[in-house]
Amino acid sequence: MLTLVNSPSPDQQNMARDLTEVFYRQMYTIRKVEQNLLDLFAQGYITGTVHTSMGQEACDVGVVNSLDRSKDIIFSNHRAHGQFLAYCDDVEGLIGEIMGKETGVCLGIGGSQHIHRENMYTNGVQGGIVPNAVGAALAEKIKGTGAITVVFLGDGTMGEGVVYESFNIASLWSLPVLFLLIDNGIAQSTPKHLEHAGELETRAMTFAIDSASIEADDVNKVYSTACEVVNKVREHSRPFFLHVKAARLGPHSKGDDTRSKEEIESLKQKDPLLKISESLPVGLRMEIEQKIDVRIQTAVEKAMLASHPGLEQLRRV
Ligand SMILES: Cc1ncc(C[n+]2csc(CCOP(=O)(O)OP(=O)(O)O)c2C)c(N)n1
Repeated sequence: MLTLVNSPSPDQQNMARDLTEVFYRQMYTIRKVEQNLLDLFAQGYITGTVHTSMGQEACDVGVVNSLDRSKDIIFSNHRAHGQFLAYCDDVEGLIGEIMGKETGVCLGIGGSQHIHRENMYTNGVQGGIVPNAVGAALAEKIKGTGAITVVFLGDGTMGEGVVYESFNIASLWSLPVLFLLIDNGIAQSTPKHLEHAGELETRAMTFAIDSASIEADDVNKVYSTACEVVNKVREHSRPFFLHVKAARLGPHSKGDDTRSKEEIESLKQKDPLLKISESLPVGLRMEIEQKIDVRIQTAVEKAMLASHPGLEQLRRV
């Protein structure tokens, strides 16, 4: 784990600054791509649905960067654009995919919720992909690759029975899987207190799974905790449950936010993008933002001009 406190050496200070810059690039990219997606949806260029991770970028970036991208496997749900961009930075592939174009990472067939690239898989059925992560962890353990799997889930999904069956098998068979709960306190329009009895933080403990709980407003903190947890899962081949408390700043999907303006305004105090932006020099930040804005604009224009997949491509899938 990177130690960024207690009188850091000049090398550590440089590393921390470099990391902050990398994290800011990734988080700003995620935020801007998703703002563009909501605009494109409102203008009728996207059909189906779009769930954004606005406000949750520190969790996506902190966790994905703690993994070994060459072998670890990511499973996720309907709200995975941020994790996908942190994983592979394929802005063009994501925008093309969500616009249903053949330039998309899955030829425009998977859309926002069903994305696959290399070692990352997403699925929109709540909880449905959790046992897949456990199965993949079993496979990696048998093969002896040293890879771990991570599966992202939301607080609402903690109401699905299959999650608990997955906890049980992962613990019983001692599998290297990280259950990553992004607790934004709301499932579509249902606040957590109307859905769950007791505390979510401690749910996995009864299955003898080690657990921790953190806030997702500071990407450096999420990253250092995630590094520690990932090492633990890998080293001991044991599951871990990391509860990350985050704020959903956007609607559930598109424009369907049932929360009051006051509630959303108070959540903005915890905006992780704002927090990290304050730690960078203004000039550097503007330079970064300008380049990313141009890149996203170009990706949108390219996707606009691209074709939808033809029958031949669909038959090959
Ligand atoms: C089995 C199933 N039931 C219902 C839905 C519809 N649905 C999609 S997302 C969602 C809320 C999920 O809430 P949560 O797990 O807290 O994740 P968040 O949206 O907050 O990221 C619902 C009810 C679904 N996709 N799958």
